[in-house]
Amino acid sequence: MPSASTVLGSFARATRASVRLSSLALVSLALACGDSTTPPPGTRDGAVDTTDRDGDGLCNETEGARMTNPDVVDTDGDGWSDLWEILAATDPLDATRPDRAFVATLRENAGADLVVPVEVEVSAAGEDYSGAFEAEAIQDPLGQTAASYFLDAIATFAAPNDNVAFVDTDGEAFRAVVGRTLLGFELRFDFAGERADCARAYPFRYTVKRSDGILVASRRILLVVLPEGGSVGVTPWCVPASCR
Ligand SMILES: [Ca+2]
Ligand SMILES: [Ca+2]
Repeated sequence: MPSASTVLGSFARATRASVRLSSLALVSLALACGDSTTPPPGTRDGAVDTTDRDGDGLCNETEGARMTNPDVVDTDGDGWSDLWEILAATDPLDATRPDRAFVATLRENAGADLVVPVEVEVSAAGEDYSGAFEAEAIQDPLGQTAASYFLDAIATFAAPNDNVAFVDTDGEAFRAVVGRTLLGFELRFDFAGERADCARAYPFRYTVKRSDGILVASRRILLVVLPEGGSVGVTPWCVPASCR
């Protein structure tokens, strides 16, 4: 584990780019991400049509099935390619999806790091609460998930602080919580792999459970990985070797 000063330094660097999550926003995310099915590739006479006119990685027939434009990489013009909206289970026909409040960006700079704060409000009666990171499996052309970039998560603060008997920082847990309390966590990511020089997005969840096993919160966030100096809408998205 890094020293406290390292963690604080990481947090300070990440504050500008980090996302702050609320229960209300979680509801909108759940609505946004309701469609989590990956469409079957188009087939004709039993064979996959591997024609991909716009080169976005989605075969023409798949684009037809999903009602995306087979001649436009980004049908809704929101900067996210049709392929990656489908891989990340957002809506390629709705420019407000994915909700930018639930997107965190990591860059391919050597040693680059990112801290994503997650806050959860609970009404407690002496229970413990603990968080857990979970990467979602997607059909990534690079064979990666959010776990490829995840370092660790910690418990950071409780407000009011007196409502918690003990903050188990490294254990991502709060012990003996009473009353209405805001629990703070931080998730740390870094880039230490090979550069891909294209944009990609990896969904993950951070869940918080009560000591009796009750799920208190499940936050779904998209980790976008961009080349150094890249930006969504400008940097080309990664494409698979053959369309899907
Ligand atoms: Ca296509
Ligand atoms: Ca789009």
